[in-house]
Amino acid sequence: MSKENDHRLSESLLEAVRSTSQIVALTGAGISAESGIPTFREAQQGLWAQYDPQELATPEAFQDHPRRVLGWYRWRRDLIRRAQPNPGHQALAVLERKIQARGGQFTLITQNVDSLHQRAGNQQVIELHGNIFRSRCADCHQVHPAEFPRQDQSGDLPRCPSCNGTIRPDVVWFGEGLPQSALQEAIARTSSCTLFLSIGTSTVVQPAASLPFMAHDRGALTVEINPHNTPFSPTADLILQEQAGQLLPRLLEQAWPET
Ligand code: BV8
Ligand code: ZN
Repeated sequence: MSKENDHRLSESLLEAVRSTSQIVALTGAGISAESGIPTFREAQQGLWAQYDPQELATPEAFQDHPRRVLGWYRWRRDLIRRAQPNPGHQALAVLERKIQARGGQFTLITQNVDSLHQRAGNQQVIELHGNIFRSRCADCHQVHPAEFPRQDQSGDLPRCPSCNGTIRPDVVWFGEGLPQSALQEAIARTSSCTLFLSIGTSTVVQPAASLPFMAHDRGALTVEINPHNTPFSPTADLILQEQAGQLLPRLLEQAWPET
């Protein structure tokens, strides 16, 4: 594992980006930090500063305090709507186009629920933890747009029009299983890739946190892009301790200087 902070990135990395046919990028909250969206580890802002997100993002919190949890998601949706994809998101969209243009496969696996990768233009996005802009019925699992139906003035909780069940955000809470198809596809792509970029994740939340290790065990070149150390840092072949919004555009410039 070698640490690189100087401006010229290693030839082995640039060559891998230019020539590898199966590339996977795993992203966490850190890639959205430069869009102004607080990561799970940063203190929450304002009203929400008093709560630990890991205690709000649980079925128990929704059971005990549904209006508080729905209010938190509404606050986060409004914050995300006002945010823009940053150069890190945009670089991953360019990378997908370049890899696909030469017949390769680029898979973006994200733990984020903010849709910023899709807004930046990525087509192949696997959302391991759902999406904050969707709601679903906790009983019949019918999916609805996030704000549907708005909490009526009486403050009654939104009910499912099909079965009158409870409407909740279509995200994965702590203690809940991940969407099986998304997880299986993420594992399949991770197992067969030859370059794995782990970007902006503390590599703590399971089972997503096991993917970088799986890539490494299968012999992929593994690169961690994070200003701070994580449990994966000692294992990664290359650790680039910089912000994703700085590093990823530079990676593209150096890999394809002519463009
Ligand atoms: C499950 C959606 C079982 C909701 C989220 C083993 C041991 C201990 C506990 C467990 C275990 N296995 C499972 C668990 C329980 C738990 C877990 O892993 N807990 C952790 C805390 C130990 N896992 C679960 O509960 C999972 N479910 O395993 O269920 C099961 C199985 C079958 C059937 C039933 C049950 C579900 C986990 C999903 C939870 N939902 N989000 C929402 O968003 O509201 S997780 C949420 O937190 C995020 O999605 C994200 O994944 C996670 C935070 O992690 P990161 O994305 O990494 O963000 P974080 O803030 O932590 O770090 C940011 C990083 O970015 C930092 O490293 C920072 O340095 C870096 N950074 C900052 N700025 C930048 C940057 N990097 C680059 N550039 C920058 N500019
Ligand atoms: Zn229903």
